[in-house]
Order: sequence, then C-alpha cells, then structure tokens
Amino acid sequence: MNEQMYKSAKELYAKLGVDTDKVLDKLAKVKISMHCWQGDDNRGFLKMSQSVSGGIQVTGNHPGAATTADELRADLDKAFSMIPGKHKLNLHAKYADTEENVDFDELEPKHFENWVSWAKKNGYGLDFNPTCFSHPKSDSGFTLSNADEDIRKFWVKHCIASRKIGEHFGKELGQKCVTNYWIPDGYKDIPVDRLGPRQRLEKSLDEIFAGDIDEKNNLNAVESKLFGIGSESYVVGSHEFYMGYAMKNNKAVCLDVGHFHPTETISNKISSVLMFTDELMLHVSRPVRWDSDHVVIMDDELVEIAHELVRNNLIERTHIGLDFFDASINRVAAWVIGTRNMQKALLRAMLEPVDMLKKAELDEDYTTRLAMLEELKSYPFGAVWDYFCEKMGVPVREDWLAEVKQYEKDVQSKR
Ligand code: RNT
Ligand code: ZN
Repeated sequence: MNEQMYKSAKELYAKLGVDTDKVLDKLAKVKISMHCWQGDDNRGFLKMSQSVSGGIQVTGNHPGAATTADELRADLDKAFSMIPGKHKLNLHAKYADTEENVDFDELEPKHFENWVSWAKKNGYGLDFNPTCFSHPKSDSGFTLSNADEDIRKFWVKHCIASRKIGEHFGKELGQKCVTNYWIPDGYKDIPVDRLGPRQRLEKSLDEIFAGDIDEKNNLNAVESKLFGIGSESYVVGSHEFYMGYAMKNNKAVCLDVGHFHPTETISNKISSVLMFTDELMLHVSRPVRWDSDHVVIMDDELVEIAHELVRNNLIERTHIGLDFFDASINRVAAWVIGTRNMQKALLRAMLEPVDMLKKAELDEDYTTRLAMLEELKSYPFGAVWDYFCEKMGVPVREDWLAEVKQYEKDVQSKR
C-alpha cells in the first residue's frame, strides 16, 4: 500500500517538475543533531551538577527518565531506531561518563570515551556544549562575563576543555563536531553597566579561541538569547553581541527558535546570517509564550525554517540541532516526534517546485505565488514520507508509538 500511494504521489509531483526519488536521496543525507538532554530532563551525570539552573526549566513527571549514561544510550538507540537516517548526538559537558569526581574545568576527552565508542559503533556523529550552568560557580548568574577574575577564569578553562573535547570528537569520528557556547549571564533587573559584562565576555571568548585551535574537526558556534527566567532585563550574550563577535572572529552563530521576541522568527534571519558567515547552527525548538522548549511540532515556523534552508540551498552550511525538553510525556517519544517533524518539514520543502515559484515572484505574479503555495499544502507529501520510512527500515506512520509503549513497559518503567 505504501508503495502504491508513493507511486501516485510521485506522478503528481512529477507534473510540477519535482523528482521525488531524488528528493528522498537528498533527505537521507541530512543529519539532525539530536540533543541528549531530552532524555533525563537536563540533569547530566557529573555528581556536583545534577540540577538545572540558568533559567532552564523542565516540567513534568512522566516516569522513566534515564539515570545513567548506559540508560541514556539505550533510550537514544531506541529513538534513533525509529528515525530514518544516520544522525548526530548533541552532548553537554555535564554528561561526562566517568567514575571520577571531576570538576568542569578538569574535563578531558577521556571522560567521554564511552560516548565516542558508542558513536563509532553505531555510525553517529557527535556535537558538544560546555555546561555554563548547574554548578556552584554559576550561582551568581555570571560565568564568562563574571567580574570576579577567578570565576571568569574557571569558566574560560571549562570552555577550553570543552573545545578540546569537541575537537577530539570530530577527529575520532571523521565528521566535524559543532561545539556550541551558551551562557546564562544576565540581570533580572535593569543594570547600570551593560557594556562591562560584554567586554568581559569578549575577552573570555578570545581566550577560549586562542592558541592551538583545530577548526577542521570542530566548528565553534555562539548562541544568543534575548531574555531568560532570572535575566529578564538584560542578557550579556545578546544577538547583536554574538553576530558581531562571530563576523569579526570567523565563528558560527547559533540561532535558537525560542531566543527572540515572541513575534520575531529565526526563519527570517537565516538568509541574512549566512550571507556573512560560512556556517550556521540552529536550535530548533518551540517556545510557547516564552522560551519554554516544547517538543517541536509541524507548525508554521518549522515549515518556514525548512523552506528557507531548502529554497536557498543552505542545508550544507547549516547544522540542524534540536533543543527541547518535555518531562510530561515519554522522553523517547519526544525525540521521535521532534526529530521526525524536522525531517518531515525538510521533505515538504524539498518537494516544492522552487524554480517555478521564484519565477512567479520575479514576474510579480503574486496570484500564482499565493495560489501555488496554498495548493501545495495539501499535496500528498505524507505518502512520500511513509515510503521513505519504509525504505529506510523504520516504523511507518504511527507504528513507532506501539514500540515506545512497549519500551516504556519493559524498560523505562522499571527504573
Ligand atoms: C538555553 C539554551 C541552551 C540550552 C542547552 C541545554 O536557553 O537554549 O541551548 O537549552 O544548552
Ligand atoms: Zn538553545
């Protein structure tokens, strides 16, 4: 049945000049960077840092969160088995898998060897993030921009350690790692000095990216934020700050869907940012009224992000990462729903007759543009998606749900 439906869909798209077979080959090559922190509510494994801070909030009490690295890897394997294609895992520093009681500034590649061998064995890539929160030295709310030189230096050391771990991942796995730097630094209330912390942040970043730095195996990205819980009035690492820093210092920008004004969209920023930097990192998320990090659904913004990447041929220069955490539903299901939605949105975009639409636009035929964009919404992309899942050997349509329920019963509920 799936094949039959695919055949008729293929004919319909062919009439628009879209070759669905080619589209599926293209889609199979797009790697999504799935974030580890959905699996355990952003707790991590380092002993001193198993609570979240920095304004990040995970709500819900669905049973079965992973409590060890082995459990997390089992959950990830389960999720990846229901997602078509080979992807990447985005790790945070506090997910070090080690018996040592190591502090953040002492982390080394050896503390992540279990992750590397697991990734190698399964053909996954790895991305990385320093954890500039969940630590007593972030209690003041300031890390890389802290006015206390000892604390600032501690976080610089942690970020250098993280960069080296990212470089190690890239080298070991033969695919470039993206190390993404996000810090929570900011003020709840209106500050007197907005400039000082930004000058200290710049100094810290310069120190992190100095010296022996391997940019072949590791891309460094910086993630901005407009405001957070506890930093409502002022965030040091704003969009303008990191745009400027990245342009000047040849780094990548990371755009998180939830880090801007509620009516501002990152889909409208992608084409601008990529005019002036080589590569881009995305944190695809879903803010509901605030940066709430709900599971990614097929909403207008997701579709628009995918269209921007596909229409402008920007996929190869963009690292698509996910960033959400919901503890009110099964955590493996959350990964599967969010990641498959990202892929489905890309598929919808790839099935669009871009040249025809661009021509209508240039001809000022906005009637055709609107009419076609609307008609395309009910074209049978679902049949193409189902066939893709079947071909890639993963559950078709909602069949994965029964597998998750079984896994919850057999594995997660026993934790
Ligand atoms: C926080 C940022 C950041 C984190 C992760 C855990 O607002 O989005 O990317 O969510 O690093
Ligand atoms: Zn993010």
